Order: sequence, then C-alpha cells, then structure tokens
Amino acid sequence: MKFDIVTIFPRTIEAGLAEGVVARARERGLIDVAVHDLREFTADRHRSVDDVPYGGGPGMVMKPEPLVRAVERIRQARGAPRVMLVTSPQGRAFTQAEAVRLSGMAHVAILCGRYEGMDERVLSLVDAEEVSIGDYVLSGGELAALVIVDAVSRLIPGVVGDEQSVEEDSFSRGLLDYPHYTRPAEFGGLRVPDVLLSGHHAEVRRWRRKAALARTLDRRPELLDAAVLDEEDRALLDELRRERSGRT
Ligand code: JD8
Repeated sequence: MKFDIVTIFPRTIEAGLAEGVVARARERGLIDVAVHDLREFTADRHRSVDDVPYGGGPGMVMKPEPLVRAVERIRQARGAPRVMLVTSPQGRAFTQAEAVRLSGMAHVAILCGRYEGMDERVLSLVDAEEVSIGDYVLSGGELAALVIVDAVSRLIPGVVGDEQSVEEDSFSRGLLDYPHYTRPAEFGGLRVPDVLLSGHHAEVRRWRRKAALARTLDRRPELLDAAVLDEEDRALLDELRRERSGRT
C-alpha cells in the first residue's frame, strides 16, 4: 500500500515513522510512505505557504497553490491516489471502520493542515475528504496523519506479526480489552487473579470476556450498543448489571 503525506513538517512525519511496527513494515516493503515538504511546491522567494484570511480575523490560512501543486506532483510521480484526505477538526470521525475501508485502498494521500486550516477551495479542487481523529484541539494535522497511517498499516496482512492479535484488538471486537498480567504472580502486594494461573482455558476465556464487558460497561457503555455479543456475553452482561445495581 502507498501513502503520500504533504506537510510543512516532514521531519515530524519521518520521526513518527522511524520506529515500531510501521517502520518495520516500511523496511520490508509492505508499505511505501512518501513524505513531501510543502515548501518545495512554493514559487516565491520566501517559500510562503500561508497568507492572511479574506474577511479578516486572527491567524493565517494555508495558500491553495502549493497544496494543489503538491497533489499534481504526487499524481505524476506516484500515480493517482484512490483517496485524498485532509486532516481537520471539521472532518468526519476517523474510526476503526474508516481504517478498515482505507486498508483496502492501494494508495492514500494525506494533506496535513496547519495555521487556521486550508483555503476551502483546495478540498474540492483535489477531491479531498476531511477527517478528524478526535474531539480535542491539535496544533496541526501531522499527528493525525501519523495516527491514520499507523491504524491503517496494522490492518495490512503481514504488517503485524500475529494476525490473531489484530483480530482481537479491542475496536475490532467492539469491546475494550481485558486486563493483562505477566510475572511475577505477586507484585507490590497485588496478586494476579488466580484463574489466570489455573490453566483452565475455558475459565480464562470466560474471565477475560467478563472483564472486557465490565470495563466497557463502566467506561464506554455506548460501545455496547454496536458490539457483537453472543448468548454468553448477554448473560455475563446481565450478571454485571445486576452486580452493579447493588444486589449480589
Ligand atoms: C488539522 C490546523 C490547528 C485548527 C485553530 C488550533 C485532526 N482531531 C483533531 N484535532 N485537531 C486537528 C487538526 C488541527 C489543525 C489542523 C487538524 C490544521 N490545526 C487549528 C483550527 C483552529 N487551530 C485534528 N485531524
């Protein structure tokens, strides 16, 4: 899969791709990420990428010309991306479902915003979709682009060593993850739950499923509406709801 990222901070993007699962996928040729410095597509002596907003007001706006030229270069040199994304607080939510959709695309480009955002015309001119990684304010789109590349890359076969762990990732299953423990069996006065030391695989599975449901009920109850729950899950959830409502 090919990714192209356009940014005024190419070193931020390269730093974010330099280690871990994504770095290894890149080395192994499973993903091809090209990072483009927006300033290389400027035409003036000062390499300006921003200008004052029409209508006045605070801050600066990203000029359209360098962004459109960068996209034209990507299309010539790397082929036309199937999806063009602009990271923006105004975008629709980037979710695991969106990551799955993008992982089926051969080529995705991401334009990173800065300042107050981009001249609105860029979006229609390059046929871009605006996406947001969450309801908090970032200083620019670079970290959002890294989040998207990370989430999408892990879904490409071979990128994560253990395919089973990708399938079991909490948002793939629709529930939060269960608690994890490793040795020693007692640490800081806290013991690992006995069932995990018991070797009873069916009991372990049931305990983990219940713990995942309990956490989801406590912290993200809205996830339960969309989660795929079997008969046993519903029984465990009823048990938990009864426990929490004060009886037993
Ligand atoms: C792109 C500029 C900063 C936005 C003034 C501070 C995504 N989930 C997300 N939160 N924030 C962003 C994001 C923020 C950005 C840009 C993405 C470009 N800023 C600006 C307008 C108001 N600030 C994001 N994805």
